[in-house]
Amino acid sequence: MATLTYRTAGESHGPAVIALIEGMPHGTPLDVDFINAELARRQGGYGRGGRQKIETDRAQFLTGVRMGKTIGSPITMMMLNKDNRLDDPAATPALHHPRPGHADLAGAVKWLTNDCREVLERASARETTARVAAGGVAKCLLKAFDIDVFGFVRAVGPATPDFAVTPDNWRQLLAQRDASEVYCPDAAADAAMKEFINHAKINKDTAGGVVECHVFNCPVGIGSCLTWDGRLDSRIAAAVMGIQAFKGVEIGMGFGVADRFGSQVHDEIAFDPAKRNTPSLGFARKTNNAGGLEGGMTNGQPIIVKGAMKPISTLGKPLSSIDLRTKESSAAGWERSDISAISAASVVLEAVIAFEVARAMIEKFGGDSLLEMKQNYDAYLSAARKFV
Ligand code: EPS
Repeated sequence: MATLTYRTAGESHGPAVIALIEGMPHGTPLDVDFINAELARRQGGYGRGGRQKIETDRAQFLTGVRMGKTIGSPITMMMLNKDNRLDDPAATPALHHPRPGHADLAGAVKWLTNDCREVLERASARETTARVAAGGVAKCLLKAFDIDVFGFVRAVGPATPDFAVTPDNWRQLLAQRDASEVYCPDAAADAAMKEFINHAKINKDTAGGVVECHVFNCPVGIGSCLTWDGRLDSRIAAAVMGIQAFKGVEIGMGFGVADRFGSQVHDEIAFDPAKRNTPSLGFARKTNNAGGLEGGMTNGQPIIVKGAMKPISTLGKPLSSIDLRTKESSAAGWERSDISAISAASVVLEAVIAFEVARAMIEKFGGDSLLEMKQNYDAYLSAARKFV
């Protein structure tokens, strides 16, 4: 089966971060300005540390692209690190005091060392630059099918605005998100979130939060109920949990389904003939508690995903730890870091979800070229209209 995959490589303070994508159909237009704008959005947000003042992340396409379009071969993207100092031991000193919450302790034991430096270099969220670049390529494919991906910050501290996101209002919310420093479309919540992050900063502490993503216009029936790892919800959950510092993921109503009756959870099915020619095929729901996924497949409603990010584990006022050399108790190590990276996390969330949706689209509609894939897509929807 044709599929889409990506790998990343690179250390936080090495020469570059790299993404390698295989399986993009030939002839897909890549909007490099858009991908660079996504990288810039990942660098922004409220509560970031000093690193983003140093870097200007831009994707250099080394392979797989000719004159702005994919040519079917593996795509390599390189994002240079300006803060490149990994081979200078004075500039990247050993870290012997593992930070609670970070990969430091387990990684040091795993690689049989008492220096957490090399572990933290790869575990760092700097690597999400490559995921956003790969997600940007995936979004270019989704654009060719009018599929839109919209992410934002839903909650920080006590600020938990409950605005609804719909196919009719999301573009307005996107404009409001882009006007917000935290990347939250609700102005009052944006202010409260900043206050919480400021509070963390004053206390030399850190903050996490909840990010949310909606995907609009997916055709009914991508993903699969046949295998556990073909389920689109399973893949999305794995992709979201794979983001640095994420501790929870919910699809649609998520954990809220557990203590309600079935009649309060399941989205009753209706039919809207006016929407017969859209990717939903006209199947309509008044609610979307399923978050657009039933049986691991899209059902024509927007996909809705939330992710919970823990606070950054490098604290200005370090927690208790030990010295790995002596096992004596000692304050955890400190490295330049962020107070909050929740805004960036909303961009990364979009990227990893876009990639999984693009992968499911390629697996369903396949083809070596975008042209062939589009013909398969059109043929499927017209066959579906004949049968159901
Ligand atoms: C990040 C780059 C890193 C950190 C952060 C995210 O840069 P530096 O370590 O040089 O300041 O700011 O990484 C972490 C939160 C972490 O735990 O490593 C980035 O580009 O997003």
